[in-house]
Amino acid sequence: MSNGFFNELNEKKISRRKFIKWSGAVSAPVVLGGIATTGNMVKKAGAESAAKNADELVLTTCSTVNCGGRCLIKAHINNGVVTRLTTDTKADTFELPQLRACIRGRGYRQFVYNPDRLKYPMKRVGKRGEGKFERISWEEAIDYIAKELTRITEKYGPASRYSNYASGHSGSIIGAGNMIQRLFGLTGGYLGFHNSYSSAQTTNATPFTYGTTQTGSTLDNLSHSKMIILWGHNPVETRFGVTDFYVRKAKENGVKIVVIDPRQSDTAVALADEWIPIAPTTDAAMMDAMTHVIITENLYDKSFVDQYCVGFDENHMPDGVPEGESLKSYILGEKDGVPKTPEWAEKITRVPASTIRRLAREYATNKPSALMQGWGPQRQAYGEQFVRGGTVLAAITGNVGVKGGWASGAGYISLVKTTAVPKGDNPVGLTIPCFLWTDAIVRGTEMGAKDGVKGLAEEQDALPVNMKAMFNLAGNTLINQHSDCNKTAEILSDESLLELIVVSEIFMTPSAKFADILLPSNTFMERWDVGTTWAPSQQAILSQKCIENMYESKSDYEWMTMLAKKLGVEQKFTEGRKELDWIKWSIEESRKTDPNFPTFEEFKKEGIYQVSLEGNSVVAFEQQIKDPKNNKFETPSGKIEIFSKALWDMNDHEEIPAIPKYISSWEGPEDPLTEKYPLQLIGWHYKRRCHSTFDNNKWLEEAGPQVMWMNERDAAARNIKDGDRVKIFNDRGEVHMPVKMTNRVIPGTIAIPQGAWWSPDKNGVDQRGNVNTLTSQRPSPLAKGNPQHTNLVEVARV
Ligand SMILES: Nc1nc2c(c(=O)[nH]1)N[C@H]1C(S)=C(S)[C@@H](COP(=O)(O)OP(=O)(O)OC[C@H]3O[C@@H](n4cnc5c(=O)[nH]c(N)nc54)[C@H](O)[C@@H]3O)O[C@H]1N2
Ligand SMILES: Nc1nc2c(c(=O)[nH]1)N[C@H]1C(S)=C(S)[C@@H](COP(=O)(O)OP(=O)(O)OC[C@H]3O[C@@H](n4cnc5c(=O)[nH]c(N)nc54)[C@H](O)[C@@H]3O)O[C@H]1N2
Ligand SMILES: [Mo]
Repeated sequence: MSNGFFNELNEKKISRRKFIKWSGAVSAPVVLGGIATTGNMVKKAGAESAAKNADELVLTTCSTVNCGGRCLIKAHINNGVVTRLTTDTKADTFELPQLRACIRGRGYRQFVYNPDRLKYPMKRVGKRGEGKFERISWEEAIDYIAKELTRITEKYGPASRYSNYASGHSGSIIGAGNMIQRLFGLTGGYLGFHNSYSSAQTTNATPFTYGTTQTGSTLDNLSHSKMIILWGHNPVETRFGVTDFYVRKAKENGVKIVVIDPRQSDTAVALADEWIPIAPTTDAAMMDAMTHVIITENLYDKSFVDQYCVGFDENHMPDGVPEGESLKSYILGEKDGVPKTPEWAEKITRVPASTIRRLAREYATNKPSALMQGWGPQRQAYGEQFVRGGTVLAAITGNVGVKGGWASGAGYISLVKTTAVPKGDNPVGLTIPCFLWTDAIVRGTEMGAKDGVKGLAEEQDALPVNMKAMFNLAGNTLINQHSDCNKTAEILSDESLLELIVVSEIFMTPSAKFADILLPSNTFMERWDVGTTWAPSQQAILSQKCIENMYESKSDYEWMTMLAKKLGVEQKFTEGRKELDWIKWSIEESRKTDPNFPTFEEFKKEGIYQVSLEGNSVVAFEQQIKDPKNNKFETPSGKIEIFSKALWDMNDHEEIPAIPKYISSWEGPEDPLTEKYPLQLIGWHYKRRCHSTFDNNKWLEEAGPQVMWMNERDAAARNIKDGDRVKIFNDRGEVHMPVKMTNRVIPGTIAIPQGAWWSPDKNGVDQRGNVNTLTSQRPSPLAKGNPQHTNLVEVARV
């Protein structure tokens, strides 16, 4: 070989690339060492190649892990190995801010090169959930899946097949969940899902006010606000694109920032002029009381309400509704005899009446102002009321459709759109709310429209079959991220219920342990994709392949292509395209609707496609407000619906009121269960993880340890000291973890950062701090969404 090598070198036949590869090989220096003259030559060339290698910089992004941001990651690559990660260094401008990665993004080498990565396919040998597996080949794995899937489909029909909500490889062009649904669709269909774990309540509730979820504005508008209320919104930790950048810019312009949150969140610390602590689940009571102040002190925008809204008072009601059902009647207590005064709300929310009164006045009189809602307070038992309450406050103060105002609710405005690989048709045509998948396993054939099932035919009143085959790809909602881990574990362990569980993962997560077949996925650095920042969004980023697949890992698309072949639909599934071909296809599709969208080559070079806000600023409903004759709201009445006749007609006025109302929550502060479990428990999305992703990253654990926040008063009452390991328990389970004693959380409430890996000991006690050991599977009434911040518990020393 050596002679051949030198001959080639001398004859200059060797390609530069080939040379770099060889000179990097371990054997090369030994082979070349003895010959002085050529040795020098090689040394020189070697130095050159090393320099070249060190320069290799691939732009990519953590596009496919479901963080609220999508940041630029520059992978420095040397001999096929990522040796260092850096990030966006271009200067910030107001219209085009930096996409600078945080600690999670910079820690990706600990993810990609983690020694604990799953390395080859495995098959369960022990009991379900025990975590005992044996190594098998990809061919064996695909064979097994194909056979079992065929058997289950023949026995139970395609509606027994399900792909679980999973966000570990989502929001992208070629995400695992979408692609398996495409494959299911080509082979008879499947039970689909609607909603998300993120925002079910706001996605469902917001359109009842505005007719759409496209509310809010592009973020430049915040600098035109007089005040910004971040209500249960913590963008310093959760990102939401570059929201924190624009809030900071507004603050620099003198805009007052108020944060309402049971915790003094990082956003409250970094950006707020005022933090208002509130008891969880009670936000709607505070909103009712603010409305009371605004109505009784005549601070509402009368002409706005007259012209654009339905249901404010008895003079603006839809036909067919009895008297006394308007917002004003409810707020003044005309029917129930309870005026929703700040004093009434203080008892429920623990926010002083004087604070409520002052905030109401400030919001109503300092116009325009932005009331931006996070999704934490809607991930509650009656989260829909918080959402609609915000939309109504914005409406009655005339803060909708104006620069610097903010139509509250979902806030999904986006300037950049990408085209995902089409899922294709689903011949089954049925979907469940994603949170109810455990129900669909045990009582699917009883689940109908009242459980939020969509797509039922007229003669069908329930799902045709219980769920039997589960594909959990790139997610941990199979147990860790779903509510009530103990109950879920019981359901999953029963092998007579689900007959097949396929999991695709990077690590042996709590969900992976429940797999029958466990497939090792590659990571985003080993494949191509495109990601977009979260709404209100303005950026798309190319997620470039940096390195080859590690170990025996494959991308989900790669193994699904093998499965498609086995099932006889490869051509239909791939349309002859490999991953990169789909990415190029997607880019061309995006260019059809947005001519400024870069070509593949441009995108590769620049990494980011960023729409400047200069000239592209958007305010939701600006046209409806400026020119109402020609621009109706997309609601049934064509107006902003403070009172929704559609909700009224659902005929569940207690749980699904037609106007937003405070509903005293089960497991809220007024529940009699507080006698047994006196503390409210919430979770939050922690800076050191993306959900459960990175929980096994030791560097990040150093930056943000898994600790429970507890107020000094609650700790003292239980003789608990800072740093103590305590037990947190309710009827659903028990968690042991350390306490951080802090006045950054309101008394009566404790907070556990969500996403820690569920780690039950032999008695079923979680030893890591997974909040879902304690959360409930009872859904919210309208959206059937997850109420994972609604819990009552007690805490004691271990
Ligand atoms: N670092 C990091 N960022 C993330 C994620 C992550 O895991 N880690 N996940 C991403 C995803 S998928 C999502 S959906 C978003 C989630 O975004 P959000 O749902 O907005 O985030 P949360 O942290 O759950 O809630 C926001 C705030 O609401 C507060 N809160 C909880 N209950 C109540 C309540 O009853 N009333 C009030 N007023 N406040 C309450 C919490 O203390 C928290 O500070 O974040 C995204 N960004
Ligand atoms: N109590 C409580 N529970 C919650 C929430 C809460 O606020 N409180 N938030 C909810 C919300 S908003 C969400 S979005 C969900 C999120 O829950 P999930 O969607 O389950 O998200 P993660 O926990 O990040 O799990 C993603 C998994 O994908 C794996 N993964 C990463 N990249 C890849 C890949 O390329 N291929 C494959 N095959 N796997 C990959 C990671 O290792 C990780 O285990 O959790 C919900 N659960
Ligand atoms: Mo989410």
